[in-house]
Amino acid sequence: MKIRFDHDTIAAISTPLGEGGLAVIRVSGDDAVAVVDRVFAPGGKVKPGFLGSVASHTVHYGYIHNRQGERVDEVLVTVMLAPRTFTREDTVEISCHGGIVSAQRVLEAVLGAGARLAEPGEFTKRAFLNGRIDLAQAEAVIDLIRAKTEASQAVALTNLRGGLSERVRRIREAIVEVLTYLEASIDFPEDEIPPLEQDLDQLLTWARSEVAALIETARTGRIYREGLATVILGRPNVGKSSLLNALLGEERAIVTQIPGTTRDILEEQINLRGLPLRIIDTAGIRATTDEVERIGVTRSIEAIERADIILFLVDYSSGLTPEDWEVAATLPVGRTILVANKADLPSGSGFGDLVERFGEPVLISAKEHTGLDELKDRILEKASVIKVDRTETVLVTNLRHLEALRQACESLENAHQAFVGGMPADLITIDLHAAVAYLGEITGDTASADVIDRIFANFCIGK
Ligand SMILES: Nc1nc2c(ncn2[C@@H]2O[C@H](COP(=O)(O)OP(=O)(O)OP(=O)(O)O)[C@@H](O)[C@H]2O)c(=O)[nH]1
Ligand SMILES: [Mg+2]
Repeated sequence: MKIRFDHDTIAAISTPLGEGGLAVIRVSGDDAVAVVDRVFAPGGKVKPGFLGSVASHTVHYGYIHNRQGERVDEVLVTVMLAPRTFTREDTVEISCHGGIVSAQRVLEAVLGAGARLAEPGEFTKRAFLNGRIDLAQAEAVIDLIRAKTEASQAVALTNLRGGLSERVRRIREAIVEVLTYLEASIDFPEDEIPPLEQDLDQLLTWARSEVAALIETARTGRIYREGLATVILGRPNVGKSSLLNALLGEERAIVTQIPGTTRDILEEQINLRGLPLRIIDTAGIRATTDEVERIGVTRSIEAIERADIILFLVDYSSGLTPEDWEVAATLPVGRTILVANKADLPSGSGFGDLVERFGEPVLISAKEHTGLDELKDRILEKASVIKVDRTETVLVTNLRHLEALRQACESLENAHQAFVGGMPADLITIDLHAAVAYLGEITGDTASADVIDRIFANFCIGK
């Protein structure tokens, strides 16, 4: 894919705004070295042309001056010449003192010397347009920045290394091979075409199953990216908010002995042995005439839909009530873990039929923080995603990729059916061309300029 773009020199602060030990201003483009040279005084002495004379990938000490000749900050300047840089362009990084003012003043000096402020994601976009990374890898950069746990970070890193792209490319190449063969068979008599190495039927079946296998990983992929939606549900006062607080290790939600305390959905992230968990506390489910509480209850019921896992909380000390049964009736058995809270108190009447339906409850005390490890085990077991070998397995973590894979799968299915049904070759090739294009969207080979712009607009400035 060819997109024309300028090689003008861009600059931005690449570290988070705020107080820190260091801040880094990144400058990239044909004039990066010349631009920084105009404002840099090595060792404090003005020496025009100095940076142009240094070796690539070297670090230099000195001061940044502004246009009025004032010293702005004491810095280290790293000069990296193309092509061995992130953008594949000449790049200069200025490490200055942390803090908003220093970084901002150095940036202003650089902009004053001829650089333009970079757009969000523009450095990464250049890395993509210059062919250093493909689109899926660029998107993995965002995932890497946003990764919430070590496991999410490992998944993003695999994709950044090109794990997904490689798999997609292999499938794409196989389909292209089939296409070449089919198109030749349309244009030439049969005896002039070299036969396909593999059986066409087998190749199509293989391609489709490969795409389907990638689609299969998307659920796990989404969980690593967004977190496993874990919804705490139950009738009022069973200790849902107390459980959220206990898992979080802080008093986040209001807890009182008054039933109906929680009125709205509350969400917090925790790291469960590497798996990111979104813990969602809800309003206790019961029939109520209170308007606010009623809306809260509706939201609780809606949360069931979006839950990966439901922690169905009941009260160990009081035993079951009709309200518990009402909640139970709304819950999907496969995704629900029965949790009996307040196990620090004497037991109530037991859980009879509920156990038949949801299995033995995990006994916990949100108040005394007991049983939480067992609950975590059960959550991981239910998620059963920990079995994924995170460093080796390619996971589809991105909705755009998933959509493209689904479309590719459908096209391949159509092609396969047409083939099995003995349809003419030119009909089969239409679907195969579509499949190739969909797969190319993932790596960026066939993505439109619009799509590409939208992806990079999601980045922060300086990346
Ligand atoms: N003994 C004991 N009391 C608990 C335990 N967990 C919660 N409680 C008490 O039960 C009461 C209700 O706790 P909450 O966490 O507010 O219950 P909830 O399910 O969020 O209630 P709603 O928001 O009204 O639906 C409070 O008085 C808690 O202190 C526990 O493990 N043991
Ligand atoms: Mg509550």
